[in-house]
Amino acid sequence: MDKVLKIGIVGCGAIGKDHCRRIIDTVPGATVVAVSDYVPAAADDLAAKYGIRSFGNDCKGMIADPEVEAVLITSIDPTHHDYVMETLKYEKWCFCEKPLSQNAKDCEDIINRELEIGKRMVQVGFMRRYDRGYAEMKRIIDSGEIGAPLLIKACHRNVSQGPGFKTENGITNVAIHELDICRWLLGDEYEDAQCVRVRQSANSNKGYDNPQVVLLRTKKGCFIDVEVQVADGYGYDIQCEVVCENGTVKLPDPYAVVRRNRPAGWDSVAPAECMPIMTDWKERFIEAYDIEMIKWVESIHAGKLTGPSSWDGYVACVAGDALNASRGTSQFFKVETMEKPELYK
Ligand code: ISE
Repeated sequence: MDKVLKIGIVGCGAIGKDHCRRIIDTVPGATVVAVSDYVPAAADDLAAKYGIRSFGNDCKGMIADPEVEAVLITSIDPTHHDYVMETLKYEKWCFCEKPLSQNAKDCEDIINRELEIGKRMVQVGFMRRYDRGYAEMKRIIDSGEIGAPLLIKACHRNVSQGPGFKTENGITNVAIHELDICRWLLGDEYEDAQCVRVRQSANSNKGYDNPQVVLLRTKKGCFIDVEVQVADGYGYDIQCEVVCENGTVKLPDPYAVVRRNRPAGWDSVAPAECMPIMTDWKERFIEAYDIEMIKWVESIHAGKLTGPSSWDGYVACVAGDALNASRGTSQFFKVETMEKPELYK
């Protein structure tokens, strides 16, 4: 790969910094040439670390800069739509962290703009599709060896949330991963969705619901149940089991060493073993993030994006809208998408 793709990053928070390091240190055929952030000092610090250009808080100026060939959007969720649209104004390649937008309506703008350009320009950061555990689950399901999928039981637990977090963000920022990965695993689309408020955890006295239970039914009749805890106080714990007709597949834990020995004084009662649990989501899916970024750059060099599309970002937001609308109604809300354009088939 001779050519080096020149990337500009909008958003120098946790994942922005992480992707910057990843691209500079580990992704072949790409480098970061510029960074920007609504907090200018955050951009300046990251730029100084790697000796690259800082555009301070002039994110749009950075997107427009002729040196920048591709834009990575890792700013806060409510800004994604505008920065994607700005990137598409210059018909530059775009990688947008999840969620693509805050609602389906905004995703439609992005889809319409891509249709106008006539080419896929945007990839959405649904990195779980690159995780070896999920990929192997999908391979087994698709092989048909254990029959048709019937149910998914999943859980998404975060340690805590920063200030300003709202109940709806439990869907738009957190469960959005399951909204993508479940339809991908099943090769199926959602029929309807309901968000259920259950007994609240003592960790939830911050003004948002915790836990919430997300229920989804698919067109083929599968039932999905996702426990969403945005503040569990103990770890970043992601679980997923797909129940098929003749067996099940379950997401492996990232690493789980079980110690076996006979401690002094041990009699007939086994000492409680502890499962190592991570707390940082960037670490839990580090390999998936690496593969995702490598493949994004490879696909740009090949001239054709292959990863999660604006359509995928849109479908997740349509389901998210239905879930947020259903809260408190005890009813399933239809997940109704527009017709899928040829570009995304
Ligand atoms: C966080 O905001 C993310 O962006 C991660 O992708 C997600 O897995 C995590 O649960 C969120 O809190």
